[in-house]
Amino acid sequence: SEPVILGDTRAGVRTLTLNRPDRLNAANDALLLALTEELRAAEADPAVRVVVVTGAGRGFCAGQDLGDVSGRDMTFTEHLNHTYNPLIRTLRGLGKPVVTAVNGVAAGAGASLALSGDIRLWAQSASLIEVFSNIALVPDSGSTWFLPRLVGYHRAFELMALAERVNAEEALRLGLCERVYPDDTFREEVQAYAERLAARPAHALKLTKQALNAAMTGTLDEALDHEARLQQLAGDHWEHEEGVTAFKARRAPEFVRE
Ligand code: T3D
Repeated sequence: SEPVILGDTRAGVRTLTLNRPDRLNAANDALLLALTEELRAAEADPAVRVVVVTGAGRGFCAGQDLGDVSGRDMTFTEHLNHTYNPLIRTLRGLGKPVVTAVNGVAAGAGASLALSGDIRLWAQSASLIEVFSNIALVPDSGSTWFLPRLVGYHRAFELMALAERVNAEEALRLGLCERVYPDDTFREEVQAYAERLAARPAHALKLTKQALNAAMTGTLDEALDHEARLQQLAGDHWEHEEGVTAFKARRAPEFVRE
């Protein structure tokens, strides 16, 4: 049968495609574990500089596959700790930029996944629903952490309580995505964006991601200390030398080396 995650590497960009299109890529355990495994493999692969997570067909991810829950031999807590939580931790902790390319509806844990990217690119017809309350569950997979940081407590609560659909225009306005592209050129735009990101200094971006993630939960004092430590690692790296040399020579820096 078809793999639940499709993987393709082009020009330093590893694209991982959720592949259960007839279910709007609703997540079963196989999909969640395979995606986490693929992210770990992308981390380890020196040919990969940027990871894109997207969906096949008209949906991005409709969240937990509700056909897969009954008869399960795990509690909810066990299930989250086994599947969604390692996925979100791996994605956010990855030492490479992760782009979530939201091609269609992102619902429930699929919305959390859409929000978890370092960069979030949306197709014009994409949408996001904090759908959990429709089935009387609590937002999970990081939605309770991501959303209030993006829109504030009150808007987050309203989106969660009413489970209203947020369209791409509104998502851009609310800060739930960085860019919106027309549906018919979406895949090409995502690849072009990801290639731009892949040309940036990979080591510096890895440290930047570390610093930002720590700063999201820390104090200014902690951020200043962390920046001072990470700046040493960045400053000692060849990327920094290349950046400064290129600036002085009035040429573009070349941050991709074999
Ligand atoms: O550990 C745990 O298990 C807890 C974890 C929870 C995490 C969660 O994500 S809870 C939230 C689970 N997700 C949902 O409740 C979303 C359910 N789906 C919807 O509300 C709607 O499908 C959408 C708003 C996402 C999209 O609506 P629409 O009208 O564009 O599409 P549709 O016709 O509803 O769906 C198309 C097909 O996908 C349809 O199948 P069919 O009729 O063509 O055979 C539909 O049943 C199927 N589908 C959509 N979402 C799911 C699904 N099948 C299983 N699970 C789904 N989540």
